[in-house]
Amino acid sequence: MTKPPSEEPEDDLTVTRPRTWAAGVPAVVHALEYSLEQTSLAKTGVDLLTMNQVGGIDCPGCAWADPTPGHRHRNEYCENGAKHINDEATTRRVTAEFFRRHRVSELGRRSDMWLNHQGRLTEPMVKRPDCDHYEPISWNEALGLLATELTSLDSPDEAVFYTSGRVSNEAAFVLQLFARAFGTNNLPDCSNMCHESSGFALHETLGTGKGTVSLHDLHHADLIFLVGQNPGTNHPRQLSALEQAKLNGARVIAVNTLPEAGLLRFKNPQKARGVIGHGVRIADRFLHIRSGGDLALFQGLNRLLVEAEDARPGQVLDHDFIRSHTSGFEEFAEHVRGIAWPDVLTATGLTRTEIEQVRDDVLRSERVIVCWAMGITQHKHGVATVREIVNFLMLRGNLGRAGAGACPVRGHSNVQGDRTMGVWEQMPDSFLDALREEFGFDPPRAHGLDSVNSIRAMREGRIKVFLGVAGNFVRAAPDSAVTEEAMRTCRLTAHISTKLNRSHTVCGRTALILPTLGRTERDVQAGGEQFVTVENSMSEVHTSRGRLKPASTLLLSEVAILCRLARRTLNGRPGIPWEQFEADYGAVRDRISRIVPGLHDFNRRVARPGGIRLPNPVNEGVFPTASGTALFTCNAWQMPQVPEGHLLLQTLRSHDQWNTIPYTPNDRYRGIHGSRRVVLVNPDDMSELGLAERERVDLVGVWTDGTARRAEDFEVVPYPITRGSAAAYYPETQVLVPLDSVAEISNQPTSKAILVRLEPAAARLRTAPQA
Ligand SMILES: Nc1nc2c(c(=O)[nH]1)N[C@H]1C(S)=C(S)[C@@H](COP(=O)(O)OP(=O)(O)OC[C@H]3O[C@@H](n4cnc5c(=O)[nH]c(N)nc54)[C@H](O)[C@@H]3O)O[C@H]1N2
Ligand SMILES: Nc1nc2c(c(=O)[nH]1)N[C@H]1C(S)=C(S)[C@@H](COP(=O)(O)OP(=O)(O)OC[C@H]3O[C@@H](n4cnc5c(=O)[nH]c(N)nc54)[C@H](O)[C@@H]3O)O[C@H]1N2
Ligand code: SF4
Ligand SMILES: [Mo]
Repeated sequence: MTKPPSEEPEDDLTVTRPRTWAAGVPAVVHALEYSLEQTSLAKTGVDLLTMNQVGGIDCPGCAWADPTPGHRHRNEYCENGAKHINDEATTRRVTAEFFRRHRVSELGRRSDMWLNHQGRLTEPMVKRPDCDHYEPISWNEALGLLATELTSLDSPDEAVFYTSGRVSNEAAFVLQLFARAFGTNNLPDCSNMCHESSGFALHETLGTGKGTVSLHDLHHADLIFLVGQNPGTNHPRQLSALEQAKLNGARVIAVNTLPEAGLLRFKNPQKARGVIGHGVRIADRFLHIRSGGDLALFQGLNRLLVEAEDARPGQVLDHDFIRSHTSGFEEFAEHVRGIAWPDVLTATGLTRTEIEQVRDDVLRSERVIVCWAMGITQHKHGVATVREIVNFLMLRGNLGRAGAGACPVRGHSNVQGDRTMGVWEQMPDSFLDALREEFGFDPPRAHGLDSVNSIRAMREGRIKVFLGVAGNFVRAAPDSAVTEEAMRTCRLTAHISTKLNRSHTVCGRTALILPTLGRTERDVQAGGEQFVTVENSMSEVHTSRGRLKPASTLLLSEVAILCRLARRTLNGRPGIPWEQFEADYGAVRDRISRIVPGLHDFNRRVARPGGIRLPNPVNEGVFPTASGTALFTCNAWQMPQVPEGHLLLQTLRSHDQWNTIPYTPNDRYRGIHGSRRVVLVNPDDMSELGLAERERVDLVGVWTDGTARRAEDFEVVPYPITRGSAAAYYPETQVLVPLDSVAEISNQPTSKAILVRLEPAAARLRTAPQA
């Protein structure tokens, strides 16, 4: 067993020049370093060789797709995938003895990194009312306790069931089935905080919430936009796909507030030229956009395309596509003809020439793909921006054909699959009807609570029981102080988790830790050894089979825990064979195949190498909207209002973290080492605001409710971020995101544009009351 650190490391910041290229040899070395800290070389090797291979373990990192079988590399993973897998396969353990030594209140003061570094959870634990320790509890008693709390609620809607995209399809299906059989649609998930804006916009305009492209499309596009995403860190193998596209002649346009290393140049660590050469240049054009300016950019671009058509009728737009598949074009064209250039230039911070150059690239390209992620969705107008991207693609018929389309790049490895399995508080009636037909109960029809509304409901005392399956709700959700207070109002909080995190320390009156198997581990049930399935960002569903010995003999799988809980809670109600589901996940997949369109004959088809690609109606020329056509939309935007002395703060990921869990305090590509309490500011803004390099400041949130939200003691680092913006890491800055600051329509927290001012930390220290 490797020993976890007992003390928190001191922050010790060093800053080097940001990198202009991603991956290469340092990526390999770095992955190995972190892995060896967690586990042994032999174990590291075993895990990695089966990762993303047919019949092996699906990488528990991001949702990027694997090449088709036969085209996979021997090492089909990236530096960060290696870190994620070793973080789970760590040989460190959190035991009952650990909880005897550490009070819950003490654990509550520990950092996210320290909690994670203690290792894998090993046995069920309970924190009883008015007690400050977790103590061991049997599975039987733990699940009995949870079932009793659930059955004694006045209404099933007093319970909330949160999931993250780390869980498998089988666990997700069983979870939503249990919640609905119990009587509620309260199924908030991480997607509410991630690509919810994409889902709403795509559903409304195209009739499907998913992306339309495959890896093959990316390889064969002429022009690829990377908007508001940082692939070098967050989707590293996307760079291999982009490298391939570039070798086939594609151009790439990156749009970002930061010149991220992976957008500039890529040295493929799996190829000789990546190890010794200069690598491949990724972005041919880099648009250094102002925060939130993307809606204005695409609208400006759409105006230029409409005007080009006005000048050369019949030669610019795809009239066949527009006529036969869309509605609303005339109104839309009128709308974009009317937008004002000065507004576009102010909102984007770009010049008109830059946008005209992009238009020229577009006019030269037959096949265009737009990829986007959190830099788009986590804004107030995230839904409108995605709609405008759809307008842009439709103008030249860049939808539903090879080499073209919409590519929302998903985060968690199975976040898309969760939704396919029905984890959504607003599933359509067609899905609920299918559940009724199959299982003979009437699922509730009223929409349930999403993540933000769950917190609001808790705050109002309307939620008594919170069950989290994977994820770290307390840190993923906005407005830490508000969220933590809300969680503490619950009678019972319970978490099915692999590792310790802050959600275990911010408890209801009673709290349960239900430790579970990770994806790397062998899962043996009464019906034999099991595998699970996941769906990637390109709608491919495939198997994942764990290889390692479980971290403890007391772990149960997610499916087993949920089936046992359902049996206890629903008290023998007939119709759902929970015992059979637990014994054999194939029985779960049989039911899924009768409920989810596209997954018919699931067990047989998923066993084939490469699995199943779910059909996307758009690629068959079908747009299942109310009108049966794809919709052009008119999207209004507001100019950003940033009062003098303020900046728009984006909260983002470092290279060495997985969402709410920092692995190390380093962010290699951005040249930040030894501390995460940094705020990146443009040097010109620094001089205007009178800030010195490495000055210690507090980030103070400004919001209409008048509450002072403060994240204390950050060091200012000059960085080539666009003027008017600042960047700092999540989740440390979570405290600054107001619960009510959400995207219109999607209700997604606006984690990328928070109005802040930077106050010298010294001022707070001077005025603080003396102890
Ligand atoms: N290593 C690692 N990989 C991950 C994750 C992780 O935590 N660590 N998380 C996973 C998950 S769940 C997700 S959702 C994805 C997230 O993947 P990303 O969306 O790449 O994640 P972020 O770090 O939030 O970075 C957002 C990017 O958008 C840019 N940006 C911010 N505001 C704007 C804007 O207004 N306009 C434009 N054009 N750009 C902007 C930022 O500079 C940054 O490059 O990554 C997944 N992969
Ligand atoms: N300010 C701000 N907030 C954000 C974001 C942002 O950019 N800025 N991003 C948002 C986004 S995109 C997302 S996706 C969310 C992420 O939010 P979550 O998905 O809720 O958070 P994670 O950090 O991925 O969860 C980590 C925990 O998952 C558990 N876990 C890991 N693997 C497994 C497993 O196999 N099974 C089980 N049962 N548990 C497991 C471990 O206990 C670990 O501590 O955060 C959102 N919040
Ligand atoms: S790109 Fe994503 S899925 Fe692929 S190995 Fe890296 S982290 Fe894992
Ligand atoms: Mo995400």
